[in-house]
Amino acid sequence: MATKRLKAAGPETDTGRPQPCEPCDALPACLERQLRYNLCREESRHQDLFHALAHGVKEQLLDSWRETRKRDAAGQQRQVAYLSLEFLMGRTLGNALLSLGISDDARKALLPYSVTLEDLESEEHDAGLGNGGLGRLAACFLDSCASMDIAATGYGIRYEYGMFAQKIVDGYQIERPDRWLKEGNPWEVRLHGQAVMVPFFGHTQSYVDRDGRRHMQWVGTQDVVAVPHDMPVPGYRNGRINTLRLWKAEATDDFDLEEFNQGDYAEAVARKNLAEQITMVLYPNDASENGKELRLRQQYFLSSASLQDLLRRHCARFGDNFADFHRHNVIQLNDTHPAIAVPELMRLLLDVYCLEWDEAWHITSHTMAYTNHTLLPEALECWSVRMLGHMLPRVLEIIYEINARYLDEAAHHWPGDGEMLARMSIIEEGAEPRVRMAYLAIVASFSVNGVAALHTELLRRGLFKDFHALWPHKFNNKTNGVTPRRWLMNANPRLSALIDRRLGSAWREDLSRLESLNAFTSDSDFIHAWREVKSVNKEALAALVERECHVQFDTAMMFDVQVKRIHEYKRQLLNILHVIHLYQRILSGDTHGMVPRCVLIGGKAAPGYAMAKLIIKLAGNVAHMVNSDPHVTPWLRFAFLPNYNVSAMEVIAPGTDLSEQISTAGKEASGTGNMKFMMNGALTIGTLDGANIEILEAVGPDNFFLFGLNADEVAALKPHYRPDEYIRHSVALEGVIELIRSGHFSLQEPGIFDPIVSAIESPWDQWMTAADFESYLSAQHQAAALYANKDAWTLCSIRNTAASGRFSSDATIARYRDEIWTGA
Ligand code: B1H
Repeated sequence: MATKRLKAAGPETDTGRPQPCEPCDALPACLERQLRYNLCREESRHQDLFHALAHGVKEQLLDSWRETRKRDAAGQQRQVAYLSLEFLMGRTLGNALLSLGISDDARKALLPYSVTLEDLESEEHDAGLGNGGLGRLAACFLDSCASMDIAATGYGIRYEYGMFAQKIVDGYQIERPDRWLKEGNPWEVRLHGQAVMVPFFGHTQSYVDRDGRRHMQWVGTQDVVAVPHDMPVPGYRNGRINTLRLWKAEATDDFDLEEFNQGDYAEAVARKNLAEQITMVLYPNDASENGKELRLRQQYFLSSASLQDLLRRHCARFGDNFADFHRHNVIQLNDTHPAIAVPELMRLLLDVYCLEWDEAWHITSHTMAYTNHTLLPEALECWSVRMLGHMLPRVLEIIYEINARYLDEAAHHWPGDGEMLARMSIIEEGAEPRVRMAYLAIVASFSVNGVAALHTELLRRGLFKDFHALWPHKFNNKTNGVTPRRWLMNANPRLSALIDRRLGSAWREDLSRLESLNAFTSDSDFIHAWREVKSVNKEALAALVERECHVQFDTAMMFDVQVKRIHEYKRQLLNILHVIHLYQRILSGDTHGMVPRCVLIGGKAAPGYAMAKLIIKLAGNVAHMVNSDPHVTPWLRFAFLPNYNVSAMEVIAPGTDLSEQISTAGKEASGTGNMKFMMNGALTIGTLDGANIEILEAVGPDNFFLFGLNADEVAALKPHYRPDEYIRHSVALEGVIELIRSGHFSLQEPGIFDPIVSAIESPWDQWMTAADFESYLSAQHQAAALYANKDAWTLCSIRNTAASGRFSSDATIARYRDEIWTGA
């Protein structure tokens, strides 16, 4: 069957510039062929139709994908390898159709099947290969790189089970496995021919080559096969298709011969499962304690496989001349999770390609760039020397050598200051010596960046101040961003269409053009249309809440939303305390200055994080009391949304009025949910933390509800913190705490919330909930007052979207490109 494919764009065209895609008239035929010959079905479930459509769309992009690869393999651009243990991609279909510009064609192709495109889109299982912001940032960056014609490859792990599915049973979080691959993944292409071997265990020995040079060898290893599974990353209407290469661990075919010969065939085969465990499951800990051996194996597996891939490509083009490797390649480390790539690149250059140390180090330290995503001490990775020595003996030797040479350099800077050198050593001495992965990453990288202005400043002044003194030139800020394709165009087609009507479509290529929306803030038709769009989006969100929580949200009420991982520093608790306060006021008949509001909280707790899980339980119990009291519900409704994920956010952000960004100042490195809400016209209530500060700066104080201590004040208060005094001085907070303590929300399980009350009252409460409570209340009061004036609120909403251009990940990636990736 002859099918017409999307013609690849690219250098073959006269101008050499990517051309828009041709209209796609092949989809109907593709769809039919997929159903008939690939899925072997004529009567189809929605799931089958989704697979047929996805395969059809993939087919449409294969030619462009191949040409992108060919072009990059021969091109002059420095290639970016983005190494990350997480890629929180969500669904692909809508994004691919948007980028290829064939959504309407897909709709037409579906007409004979009497399903809508939306029906099929909702059949796709989220690729939830990440915990939260860090993994989603990686996904936004891939989208921006492709859309900005940057040759970038994402390297990650093809987890069999992604982020767990959250169920709520009796108010408690239950984790369920996320079998996202159970119906197959239509987007991936398995490339067994490009598999590589990753060594583990064994021991090292030295040998002398024919020229009398001494080398190290890592022998007796147990090898695991890494098989690439590629996912396409289409650029926005530019013909570029980048690659997300996900590695799957498989056993080698060489059996344990002894066992095999003894006739234990089945056992020998079964033991192969050990290798395959490496890529079985994503660790769901998000910025809290890890340290498990399997996690280190994942990190090394990803790092080694990806580097072997890069080196092989390099050799295919330049032979074994590595002198310019760093001019052709840059490796961006997404936090320290893949930082083991530093000694691994050294190992491959030294032991496999036989370079001298100085040359290998020159290449490595001009190739690596490190992004830090957190200041929280519990998230700073350290690996036990003992574990490393056992699992990766050769890699540990190289770490020691890197450390010795770097400490020599540091000793020149601080002669005789042994204490300083111990503090800065990559090896943390002690009963159980450990490797500080952040230090290893800094020492080996030519660039170290934080993810928001405040965060980077705190890295320079605090966590990494010694390194900043030694190498100030390495440090730079790259404030995060989010992709407007997914978070505005795809998630909010109504608002996008309204913007098109006023501005034309140029904003789609350059989000800073949204600023022109400010010209329409006195146009009452526009204001009305804007409010209308928000209202329809709120209906969609209300439908989600009704379906998932069985709570009715009324679109006439303010939608006040906090969705993100559950963590004490993010202070969902502060939000719940405010809900309880409103509840008390309503019950006492005091609704002065209130507006009716629907409060939504959603997010997952790490499975071992007891306090976070208890906060979920409190939210559920408070919601139950609020929603079952008919005196309360005209003013207040409250729901906890189970299983918050990327696809849920695509409904939530467009339907939100007020975005809760209320972390303790100095703790949230950046935040990116804050940007998605802003882009969709929500107003923020927030602290001076992470990127909130830049959001406030962009939109101005009249369009943002600011409250709370700043980072310096938090730090200064810490040694003297007396929550009892804040409680004593706040009638509201005292009342809320008393109501929780009284058992009002825990009648069935008396005392369960005692740990929460104790945490708020503790002078060691790092999150300082009590200190910010009154200030939060008055900011909420201002939000209510503004919401009561519909036009004034809508103006602020427009101004938020208008100012959101600088939080496009395109702007962020332009700075990575110009300030980190270009050069060397
Ligand atoms: C962020 C993490 C993180 N920072 C450890 N650190 C993990 C740390 O599984 N682990 O071991 C997983 C994730 N995630 C987030 O990164 C920050 O908290 C956000 O503030 C920031 O916006 C995001 C992207 O930079």
